[in-house]
Amino acid sequence: MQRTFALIKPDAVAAGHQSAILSRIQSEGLRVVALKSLRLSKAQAEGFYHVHAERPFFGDLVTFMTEGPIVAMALEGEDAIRRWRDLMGPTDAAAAPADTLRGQFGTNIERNATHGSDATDTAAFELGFFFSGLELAGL
Ligand code: 3AN
Repeated sequence: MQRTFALIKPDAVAAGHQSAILSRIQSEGLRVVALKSLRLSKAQAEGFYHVHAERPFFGDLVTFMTEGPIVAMALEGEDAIRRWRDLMGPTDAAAAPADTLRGQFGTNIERNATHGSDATDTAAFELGFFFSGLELAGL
């Protein structure tokens, strides 16, 4: 069993795609261990994306991620990190296959509907960034 961190980004929340995305998660057999809706402050978004601080798109990314509410989730399942990334599709939503979440609900490389951890160490950081130990204790 593995856990990963998943986000529904402001573009997909504003467009009302939360329930469609949750439905895909459940039909793929990933378990939602924890879930919360919130709006990030600028400092929180900068902290979450600190690994991208030197990238040219960092400012725009932070502006996008703070423009409205997001849905944060802890997902659990066998090989959950890879399975959630496969379900999301590639970063650039414009080039993502139509049967992926980014292909279906995203717009471009920035406004790409969802986020998922890319490895076990980033999953641990990102889960801990959004959820307390109590919230992750398991249902
Ligand atoms: P992924 O989310 O697929 O792991 P990362 O971690 O490389 O992709 O990028 C984090 C986020 O930064 C992306 N989800 C996207 O919103 C944004 N991003 C990545 N590359 C670019 C880019 N070249 N231009 C604009 N935004 C980008």
